[in-house]
Amino acid sequence: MSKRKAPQESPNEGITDFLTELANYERNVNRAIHKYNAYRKAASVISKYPDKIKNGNEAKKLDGVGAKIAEKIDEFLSTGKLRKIEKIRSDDTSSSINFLTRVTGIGPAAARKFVEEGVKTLDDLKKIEHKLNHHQQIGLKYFEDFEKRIPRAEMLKMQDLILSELEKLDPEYIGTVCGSFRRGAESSGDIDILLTHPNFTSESTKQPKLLHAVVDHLQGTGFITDTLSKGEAKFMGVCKLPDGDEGSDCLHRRIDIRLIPKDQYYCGVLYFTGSDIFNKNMRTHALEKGFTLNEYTIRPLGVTGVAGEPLPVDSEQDIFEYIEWRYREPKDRSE
Ligand code: DCT
Ligand code: MG
Repeated sequence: MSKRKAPQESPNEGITDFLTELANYERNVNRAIHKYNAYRKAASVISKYPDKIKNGNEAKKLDGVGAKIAEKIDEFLSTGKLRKIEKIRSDDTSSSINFLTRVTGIGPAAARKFVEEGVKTLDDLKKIEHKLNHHQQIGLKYFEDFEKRIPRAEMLKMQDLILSELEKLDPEYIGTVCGSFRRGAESSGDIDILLTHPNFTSESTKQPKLLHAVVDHLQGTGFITDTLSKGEAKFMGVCKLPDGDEGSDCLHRRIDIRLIPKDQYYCGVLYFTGSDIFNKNMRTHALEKGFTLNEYTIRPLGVTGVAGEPLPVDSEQDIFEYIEWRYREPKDRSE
């Protein structure tokens, strides 16, 4: 999962930009995840709005825009700025915490701790490198690379490479590059790959080798360069395409690989394709129809609200059908 979201173009970019900045502030500095979600939801619905918003009242008609956000929109539209943002930006502690959370491996809590100890910049981090955990050290090492989004052309090359190596290793592997790439995004923050194998179901015993064989193989080819964490079901690490013939250097990229039992694969593909906002909306709709949906399964809810056994799923379409929702192609899943 990547920390930086792609900028969205819309006639209301000024508004969506300040809402995103407020969202990140609430998550990173205040650790107020509900406020973070509220600002992101508002930014998302406003980014889809085709007209240039003239005032807060107009925005308030949209689902997810409340009175407080409407007020901020009025302030922004009439003064061209927002006092709250000015204050956050000028506050040294807030801006340092916000900055440090851009290093992968440094979450809001660790960022605050560092700042309280006087560690506020990349140079400060380099001085205490021995005190960072392995994940944070890698985050620091590739900070500049990880800040850059991955162009779709490079994502396509990486997809080709990964899928052809899987095929060489064992043609029965099934792999899907999910995340924003699967939704058709022009650029992605990271690579999210799901992996399954017909021999591996939630009934069968754990098969750590199925994931490790892939990771070891991709390390052997030089594609995977670093490991952040490597469990039985989830690998988090760093990869890089070989440098181009024209001397073009490829950057190091964040890659996550997850091994999922075959019977849970399509709930996983659906979840990790996202977007996160689409997932929330789909789960809400599922609940209204009496189902509970997560990254593993879809289960019917009994009258008492207790979830039953997982329903059989052989495609993403099956999940949409259970909850009587029109099927949405990945490219139509931004919200
Ligand atoms: N996801 C989710 N809820 C979250 C985080 C992630 O449902 N809080 C799901 C949806 C997207 C998927 O996981 C991958 O996460 P990211 O990589 O963070 O999102 P992305 O859409 O791939 O965006 P990016 O291009 O920035 O990687
Ligand atoms: Mg992603």
